Amino acid sequence: MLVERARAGDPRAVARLITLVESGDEVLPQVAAALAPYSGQAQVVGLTGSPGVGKSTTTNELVRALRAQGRRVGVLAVDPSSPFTGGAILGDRVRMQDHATDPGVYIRSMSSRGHLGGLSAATPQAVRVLEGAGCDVVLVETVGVGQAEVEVASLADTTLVLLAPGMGDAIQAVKAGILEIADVFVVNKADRDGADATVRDINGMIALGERGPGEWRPQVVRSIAARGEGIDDIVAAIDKHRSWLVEHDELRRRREARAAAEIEAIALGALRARIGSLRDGTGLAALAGRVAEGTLDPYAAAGELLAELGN
Ligand SMILES: Nc1nc2c(ncn2[C@@H]2O[C@H](COP(=O)(O)OP(=O)(O)OP(=O)(O)O)[C@@H](O)[C@H]2O)c(=O)[nH]1
Ligand SMILES: [Mg+2]
Repeated sequence: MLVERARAGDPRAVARLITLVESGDEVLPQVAAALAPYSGQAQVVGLTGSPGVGKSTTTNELVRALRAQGRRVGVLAVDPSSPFTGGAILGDRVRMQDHATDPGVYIRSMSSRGHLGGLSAATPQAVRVLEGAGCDVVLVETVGVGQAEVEVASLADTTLVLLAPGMGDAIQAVKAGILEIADVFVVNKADRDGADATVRDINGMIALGERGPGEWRPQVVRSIAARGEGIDDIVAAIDKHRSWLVEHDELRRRREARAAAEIEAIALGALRARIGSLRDGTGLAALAGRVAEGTLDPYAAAGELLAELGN
């Protein structure tokens, strides 16, 4: 029923569904089954980058541009670092308030509290909710602070990596393995000194990357999100990448890889929960006793444990 209401455009139903996803509610399998037919209908765009680089400001402007094209937009502001709703997310609310009353826009912050597989498991489900609600485009903002954001970004069809001049970001990007996930680099805050140098650094890094013929070469775009400048160029780069994805059958490949990761995360979560419940029983304790006294090796014990799980 919730899914039907979300399909009919009820924002409270959408909010409720995302809350279920976020908290890892036990009705999730039913929700997922109801959403499955609408899977793959939205274009998913990830935005990542260091704290304060301008992700939310850019997202807000992208929403404006996409709405002007008549597209329905969902926004997920994901904070992988904090289990609680923190200050940054409140900041997002403020910066994205321009669209608060637009029925064609859903904006939602997410944190990882509760979910078994963490945000990397919860975020794709939240994207499915927004797809089910009829969004043509889903923008996913994550703070670029480590592995988690690389995982979250990998759920996007197109990933934008935002940088700002003078933050040493170009070097950082390589360190964090972000270069590999970037389809489009956005040098934001181009009103600041050093934008040219940052663009040069990025282009230098891109030139070093090995690419076969027909492979995507990351685009570099400048913007001043705070003034709404360069946003059309970002939209153009996203659309160009989209066309490339479709032409090279890469969209299907990426989505299958994503689905595989999703299945794995859910299965591992379930497995972990079952092993956890074994902990309370006698099976694991008996195995542990034998390993500790040297009558069984830990590999054989793990084998027995897995065999027990299979029953
Ligand atoms: N000078 C300048 N400031 C900008 C620009 N874009 C955003 N800002 C400012 O940079 C600050 C941070 O912007 P946000 O959009 O919140 O950055 P964010 O990357 O979402 O930040 P977190 O979510 O906290 O990681 C705000 O004060 C913005 O007004 C820009 O193009 N030029
Ligand atoms: Mg933000």
